[in-house]
Amino acid sequence: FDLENALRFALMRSELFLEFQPRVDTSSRKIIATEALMRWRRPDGEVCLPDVFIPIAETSGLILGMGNWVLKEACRACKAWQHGPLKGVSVSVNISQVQFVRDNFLSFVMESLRETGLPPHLLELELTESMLMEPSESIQQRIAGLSALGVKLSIDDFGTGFSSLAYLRRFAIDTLKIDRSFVMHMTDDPEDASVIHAIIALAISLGKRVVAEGVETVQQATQLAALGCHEMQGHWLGRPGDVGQLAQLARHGT
Ligand code: G
Ligand code: G
Ligand code: G
Ligand code: MN
Ligand code: NA
Repeated sequence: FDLENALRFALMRSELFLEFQPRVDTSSRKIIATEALMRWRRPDGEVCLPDVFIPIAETSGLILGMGNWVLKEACRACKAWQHGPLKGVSVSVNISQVQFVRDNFLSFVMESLRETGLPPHLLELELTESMLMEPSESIQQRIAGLSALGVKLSIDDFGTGFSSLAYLRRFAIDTLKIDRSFVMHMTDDPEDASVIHAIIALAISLGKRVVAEGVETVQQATQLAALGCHEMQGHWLGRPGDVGQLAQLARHGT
């Protein structure tokens, strides 16, 4: 409850900020996308991570205001970096279920693009598998509407939810992000390696892009490249950081 109150003030006092983690092309090793990750700098200077505050933000409804702030701020940042070494690099934003099901979600995405001037194809929304399980008519229309705007859609933590191959065909999903729990053990656990192999093959055969998350070692990167995984994200490529750190990586490589 205390944390909920503090979070309420966080919104008003501009204590939230974004970090960006690079997503690199597997063969060129160049940054082609980034993931925006929300951070909360407490008044005492300590930085609180989303695993701690997102659940509270979701149950309290504060995620709506915070999520809208993240969306617009990510669009603003991405638009601004189109003039420097990060030209062409897109931004992806994690979308909470609570946010996604709201009637005004589509119009807020449109407003964010219009106000910031970010070209729609440079914005990606990270959805979760659970949002696409037995979606209502209105959710299906929302996905179609987002896709018609030209915004990219990805499925985060892919492989951990209740995937249905039917929805992957049916919906305008551009990218699958393989959950890092599979990547973590892929070089010593043949079953996890098989899951990764299957997800990459599935994505390629459906004409979708595939990103491996949580890549921490050169061995994982080598194996992912051999499997044809399009993009990689993880500490081995770059930790979440500010735009300056991203630009540094863009200039000097990962
Ligand atoms: O100031 P700016 O245009 O970035 O704010 C956009 C909206 O997001 C405003 O309504 C602001 O109140 C809201 N907002 C929510 N949380 C934050 C935050 O942590 N920092 C900032 N700057 N704005 C926030
Ligand atoms: O960044 P790590 O940075 O600790 O993030 C932990 C979790 O919090 C991840 O599951 C990530 O998807 C989620 N997360 C990070 N930023 C946001 C955000 O802006 N909105 C939502 N809904 N989730 C976020
Ligand atoms: O659920 P989502 O995929 O949005 O989670 C992103 C989270 O993963 C963030 O907390 C981010 O800091 C974390 N992360 C990114 N790369 C790595 C990595 O290589 N290893 C680990 N353990 N976490 C990572
Ligand atoms: Mn994510
Ligand atoms: Na993930």
